[in-house]
Amino acid sequence: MKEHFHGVPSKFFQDRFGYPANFIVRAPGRVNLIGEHIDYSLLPVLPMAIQLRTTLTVRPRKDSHVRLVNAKKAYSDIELELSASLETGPTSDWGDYARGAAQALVREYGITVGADIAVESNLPVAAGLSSSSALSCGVALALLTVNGHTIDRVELAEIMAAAEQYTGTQGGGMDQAVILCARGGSALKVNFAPLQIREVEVPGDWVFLVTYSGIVAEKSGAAQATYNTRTRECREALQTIWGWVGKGIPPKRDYRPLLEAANPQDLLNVADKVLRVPLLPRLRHTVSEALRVPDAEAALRMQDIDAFGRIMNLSHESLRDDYEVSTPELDRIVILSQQAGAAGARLTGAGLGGAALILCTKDKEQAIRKSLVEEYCSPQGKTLSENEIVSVIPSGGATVARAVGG
Ligand code: NG1
Repeated sequence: MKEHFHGVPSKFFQDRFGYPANFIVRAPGRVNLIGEHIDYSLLPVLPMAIQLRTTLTVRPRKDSHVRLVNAKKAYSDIELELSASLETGPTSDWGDYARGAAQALVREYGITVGADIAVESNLPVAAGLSSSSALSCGVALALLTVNGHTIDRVELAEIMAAAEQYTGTQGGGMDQAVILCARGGSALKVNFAPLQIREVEVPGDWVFLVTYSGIVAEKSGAAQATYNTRTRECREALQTIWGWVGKGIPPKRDYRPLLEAANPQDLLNVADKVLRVPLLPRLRHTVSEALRVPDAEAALRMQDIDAFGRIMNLSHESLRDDYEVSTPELDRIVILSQQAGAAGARLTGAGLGGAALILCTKDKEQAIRKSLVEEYCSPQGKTLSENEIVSVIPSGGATVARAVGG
């Protein structure tokens, strides 16, 4: 994964710290193609890393101090010490992503060497494109590098999934897996516990557009409570229905034994009888989304864009109606795109705001862009400009590049 970097790593780093950085970590964002809100139920998902990314320029320090500065003015400087004192709780600022990463690496690998780190990113924040995991995985790679550790990416992805729970979000492991393990040109089929990844090539003539709805989905803020409520509801639904279809102690959050214990239709029939709102629709989404993942993977391998698009549309309906994580803005983007000829469209990531993902053929792209620019308007009066509709391409995972002479 190492490449050589030629030239000045970062003017921003030099300006803030007064000397040059000596290596760069680049960590991509991601879109999830299918398999939404099921990674924390340990069900397989199919995300894709994108070219938008967070860049960290880094220089090791002689002590155990870590200093982070962010090019975004709203984010104040962060300082932390690589020691047991990191065992404090989250403080709900952007530094939590670094603290969670550092704490996990102190615990797992006993790292002691600190670093100065400057963070720049062209990933929109709170947009469902995983800017948070890009940051925490980027910090982890920066600290491992200054400490001379090279860790297998799959092992690191598992550690980082647990590490990000420090922030208080009871998330799954999808984002860390794709950010650390993706290969350019491919989506990644991700299986959990144990983490296993498989590349699935994305046809070069499929166009994926990401459109930010203008509604923030701040997972260190309001969206976190709803997200954690959904994870709890999933666990409760599993434990309730297990008594009717499973044997022995119910799994804590793993839906795989449930899906093995009964066929999906029988499961939904039982659920209809024994579960109520909201657990019934939450389980309905989880089960139906789990079935969509292998279907979508097959459609991707067959390069069947219409089949893949239909699955995306069904996923959005399920997230909107059963999982209740869409917003009127995301629904509007999805409908406008579908009407303008998209093969499929859906919210991507946690929802509750954030971005929609649109799949289309090249010949439909302009009509979709035109429709979104001319017809989308949020209740707050936000419209879309052409450059807010980004064509994303399947990109590689995070890289570490040493500066020549650094
Ligand atoms: P985003 O959209 O980046 O907040 C979150 C979780 C994922 C997954 C998706 C929904 C984290 C770091 N990420 O992603 O694990 O559950 O929502 O599919 O918690």
